[in-house]
Amino acid sequence: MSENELVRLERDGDIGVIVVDNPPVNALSPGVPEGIIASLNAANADPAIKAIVLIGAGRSFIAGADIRQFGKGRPRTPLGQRTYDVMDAGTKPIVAAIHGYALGGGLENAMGCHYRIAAHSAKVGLPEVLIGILPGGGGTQRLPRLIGAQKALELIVTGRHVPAPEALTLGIVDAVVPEGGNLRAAAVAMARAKADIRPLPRVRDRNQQVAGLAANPGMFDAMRKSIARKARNQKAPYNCILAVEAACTLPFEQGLAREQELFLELENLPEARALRYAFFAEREVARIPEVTPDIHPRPIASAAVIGAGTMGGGIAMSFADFGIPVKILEASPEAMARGMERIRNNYATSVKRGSLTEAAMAERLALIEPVSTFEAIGQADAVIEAIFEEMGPKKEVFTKLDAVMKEGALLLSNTSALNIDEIASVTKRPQDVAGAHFFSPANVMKLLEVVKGAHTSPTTLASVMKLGRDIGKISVACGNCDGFLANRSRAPFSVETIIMLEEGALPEQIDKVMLDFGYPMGPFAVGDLAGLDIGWASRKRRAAENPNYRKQPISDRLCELGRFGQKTGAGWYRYEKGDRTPYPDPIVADIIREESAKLGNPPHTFTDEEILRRLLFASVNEACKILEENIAYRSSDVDVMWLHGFGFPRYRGGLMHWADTIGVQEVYNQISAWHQRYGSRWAPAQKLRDLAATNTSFRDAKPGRG
Ligand code: T1G
Repeated sequence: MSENELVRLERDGDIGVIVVDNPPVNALSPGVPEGIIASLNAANADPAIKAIVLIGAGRSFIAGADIRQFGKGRPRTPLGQRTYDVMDAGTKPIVAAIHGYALGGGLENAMGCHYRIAAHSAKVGLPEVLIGILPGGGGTQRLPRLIGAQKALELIVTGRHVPAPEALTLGIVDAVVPEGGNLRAAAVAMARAKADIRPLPRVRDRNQQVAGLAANPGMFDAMRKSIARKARNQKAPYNCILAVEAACTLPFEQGLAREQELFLELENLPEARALRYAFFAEREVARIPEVTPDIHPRPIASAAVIGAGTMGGGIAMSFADFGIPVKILEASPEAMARGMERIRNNYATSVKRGSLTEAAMAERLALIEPVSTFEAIGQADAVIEAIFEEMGPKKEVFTKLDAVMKEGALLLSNTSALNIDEIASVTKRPQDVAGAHFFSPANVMKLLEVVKGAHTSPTTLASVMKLGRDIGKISVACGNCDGFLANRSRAPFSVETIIMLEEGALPEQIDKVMLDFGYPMGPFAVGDLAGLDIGWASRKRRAAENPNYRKQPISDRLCELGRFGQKTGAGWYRYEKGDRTPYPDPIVADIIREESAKLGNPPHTFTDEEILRRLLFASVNEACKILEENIAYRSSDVDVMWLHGFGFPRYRGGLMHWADTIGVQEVYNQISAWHQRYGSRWAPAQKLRDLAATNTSFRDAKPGRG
């Protein structure tokens, strides 16, 4: 049968048009490859058809294999029986007509075709490495034959998307249809023009492009060396390199077989499972029970930011980067000048790095308008308060916003921990108030923590979630509590690092454990980078407010010595002038030894596993309390926050996914043992007890009690 509900063969005169129709992204779900093959066979058998076009219905070509099917033990289609193989055996030219995305198996199908034409806005790529596998449909063998091994290697190891104009330059596509052009008509015309050309230009036959390693034998080792830091603990990037190497050393069919072997090594590894989990978790965050289909987000066509500090400036840039005009309000002209200077410098740095053109910088700066009165921002669709973290001044700001902002404007606070309900209480419109917590640097970090107040309306919540997505962020919603979801779940991690120092651990040992686990930096190196004086000021303020506040004698002594980190040449580590490399410092070890002795802690030798589990289990336990209190909708939301807010290694899926790889009962047993040994801070959350009692995974944990 040449048609099914997922793929149909249409006729445009003497051209057969195969239409893949599997919304939303035409993934190669079960039935789609079979439909393509049936349609190819029908078109090749029909004498009235001279040439063929393969095109996607809806918003995209083919976005790749159906990722949901991986890891389920489904048998792979045997080599020789896949769509690409049927294309290779075909007797008529096939033109791939690409709009939206041709990714993974989608691009592999396009490379099985003889010609490729793309819409100007289309993007192509082989992003399989980003989900812990490799192009398993001939992509590692055909792309090098299409554009050369060097360029193919870069695209396959990075998984990046390639815009159509660049794809044309590289040789991935043969033509690009100008914006507004008719892709299908252009593809049909191309098919008609190529109908009689023989031999059919099969990509697999272009062996001159991969003529042995003599081309550049060292490039594979160079690539392995260049990815070593980012790809540590992972296998997929290295298997990608091996597969491309096979394209340069083996005949095509043997290269396909080698690709298959290398693919099958990866599909069920923990890294692939974790990366697939992260992919879907990042999409799950958008599902919010109270935001039902009848709730329509308010459009945000203009914004305003209160405060031109580091955060305010970064937030303003986040809007300008996506073409949304933004007013920035700062009381002091000097502070405004500094803020605008900081924004200009940030853009100038991007231009210097080549990631932004001068013209784009000018466009974005033109969208950021400094103003000096609240009245000037009254017509903005959304306003984000980003002044310093004190409730009093925030309440003053929201009182003024309540007076000047137009009806229906979103009144948002960038607070990282303060009570949203208390802020909303000074307005007459608490339904329009929510938290929009950006992470520093706000124009770079993708996470936006959206905090619901008791009175935040579903429409406001939906509007802020969409606003985040519209400015390139991953919006994750949570309830209102001290520290919200992100910082509250991270706090026990930080407490535990300090307590382990007081028990005799050294910063370099803890940092190394976290680096080896996959973090880009250890917590102490991060502290030195951010500056220890910030935390010191906060500790002094909290100690003054709360006599029971737990002091941090080691951290305080470093700060009393003026050791604020990189900016003073010494902090937890010492630094050589002009060198940001952290060097362990005996002075710090002496302070740790002295303070540990004062606390009466016997010298303790830590294993790496104990350090890792003490830090992460402390946060897992807190995340269970957060779930129990309905502050989070699901454990995967915690994971998305940790991936995008705290640099948790993506190939481990996230804090809770990683905990699931250990098992809920082992986590519970360990926390219970530490509860006996260390006291109340390790008391297991009730939610954790419940999950352990029923052997329910963190992934399957439901919010609330039980
Ligand atoms: N499989 C299954 N579902 C997918 C999917 C896929 N490949 N891609 C997207 N979806 C779902 C997604 O979960 C969401 O579902 C909806 O589609 C819209 O996606 C053999 C082995 C294409 C750039 O890695 O990068 O081919 O939340 O929200 O922002 O060698 O989706 O609506 O229920 O992301 O416009 C390789 C993955 C697979 C591409 C569109 N392909 N997808 O982004 O929409 S492996 C990929 C994306 C492979 C071959 C190998 C993006 C997108 P729901 P969305 P978007």
